[in-house]
Amino acid sequence: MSQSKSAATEPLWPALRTGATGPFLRQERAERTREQILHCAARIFAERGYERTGIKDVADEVAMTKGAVYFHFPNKQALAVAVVEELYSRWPVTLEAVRGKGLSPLDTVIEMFNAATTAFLEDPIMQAGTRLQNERAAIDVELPLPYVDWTNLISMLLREAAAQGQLAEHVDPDVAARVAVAAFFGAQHISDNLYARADFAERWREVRDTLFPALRARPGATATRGTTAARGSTGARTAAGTRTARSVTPR
Ligand code: LUB
Repeated sequence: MSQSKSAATEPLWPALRTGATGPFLRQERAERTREQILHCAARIFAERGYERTGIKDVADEVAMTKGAVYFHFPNKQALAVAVVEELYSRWPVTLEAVRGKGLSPLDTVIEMFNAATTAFLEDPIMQAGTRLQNERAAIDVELPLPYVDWTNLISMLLREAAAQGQLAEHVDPDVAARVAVAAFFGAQHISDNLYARADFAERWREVRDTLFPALRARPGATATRGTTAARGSTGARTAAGTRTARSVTPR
């Protein structure tokens, strides 16, 4: 009787007993190693580009043998794909964190671009992923399509903004998303090529301050809770107008 009980529980024990060499911890360690390789590879890809990066360089950087690197990534192509996929896997996580701040949809868009700005300046995965995508035509493997996820994400947020009356009436959310991503990414590209991104934070603020006031519903035109209401003479003049002038075009 007790024998059948022990037989039933038997499969559980090996996993619990094996301790530091057990399959779970071993897998965890393998994942950590993979991550280390990926981050070292990202640093080198970002610095030298795809062509001038070798598996040997990555192995040296991560202080492992080439064989250890090959165990996780069969070739350089796989490493490049993994860096770019790692980059794209982060945006939903970032969006969730930004959503947690409880901002309006339009301010959520701005905060997402703020996060991307920080990543361009500080995150090797972002820097490498961007460089690899810029070189994608010369890379002998298919990378995920660039810009598409971002544009869709911004479109979604701008449609939310429109639904809440935050966008000026003439603004098409999908068009605005394409323009915003192009302006943001273009500013980053120019800043990278001219100044190694030293001026990018400031270039992004220029894009932000030029583009977003043009997208926002005019203060008083509808019930917004943005920050522009208290700003500028246009708002003051509108506020000085008649009641009807301020409330004619709710959407
Ligand atoms: C995003 C990069 C770097 C765009 O979506 C992409 O393809 C991206 C690389 O191509 O960041 C961020 C607006």
